[in-house]
Amino acid sequence: MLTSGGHPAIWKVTMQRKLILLLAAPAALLMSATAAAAPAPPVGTFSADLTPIPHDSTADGGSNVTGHAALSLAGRNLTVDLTATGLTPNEPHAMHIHGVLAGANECPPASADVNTGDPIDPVTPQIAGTPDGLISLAEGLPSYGPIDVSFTQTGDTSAASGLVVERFPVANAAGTLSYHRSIKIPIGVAKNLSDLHIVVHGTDLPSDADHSSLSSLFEATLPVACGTIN
Ligand SMILES: [Cu+2]
Repeated sequence: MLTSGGHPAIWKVTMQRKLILLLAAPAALLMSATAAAAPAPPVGTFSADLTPIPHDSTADGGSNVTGHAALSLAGRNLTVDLTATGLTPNEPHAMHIHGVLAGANECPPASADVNTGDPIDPVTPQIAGTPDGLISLAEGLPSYGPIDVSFTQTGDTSAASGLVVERFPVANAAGTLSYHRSIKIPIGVAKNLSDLHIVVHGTDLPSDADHSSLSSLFEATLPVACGTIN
C-alpha cells in the first residue's frame, strides 16, 4: 500500500510519532525547568517575643515594654497577632518588621547608644559620643536594619507608612495594645521572615514637658521593644 507521497503508510505513522516525541521532549524539559525555577511560596507560622530595648530607666521614664507576636504566613499573605504591654497609654505606637533582607540583623545592644547626634532628637542633650541612655530610631538602624513592613491599622503597610504615626494602633489606658491584621507583604520579606525583627516604637519621655509621645518625632519613633522573628 502506497500513500500519495510514495511512502508506505507505516513509515508515515512512524515519522509522525518521532515528530511528536521531538516536540514533546523539549516541552517537558521546559516545564520541569520552570517548576524548578519557581519554588513553592513560603508558608508557615512564626513568632517573636518582644523585650525592652536597652535604656536608662531615668532617661525614658522607666518603660518596660514586653509583648508577643504570632505570625502566620501563606505566600505573601501575613496574618499578624501582636500584643504588647508597658506602653505609653492612650498613644499610638509605630510597629514594623525591620531588617536587611538576606542579611544579618539583631535587636540593638546597649552599645548602640552612641549619641553621635540625631537630627530628630530635640529632647536629650546632644553630646556627641556620650550615651544619653536612649537608643533612637537612627541609632538602632545599624542593628535592626530598615523598615520592611508597617503594622498600620488601615491602608498601606509598606515602609512608606513607617512614620505615619496616626495610622498605628493606640495603647489603652493601661498601656496595653493588641493588633490583629492580615496584610500582603513583599515576597522578599516573606522569604526572609526568619532573618527579620519586629520593633515597637513610641514613648513619652519625662524630659519633655508635653505629656504625649506625639510631641516630637524623636519620642514617637523611639524604639521601646524588639523581638527576633523565629
Ligand atoms: Cu520600626
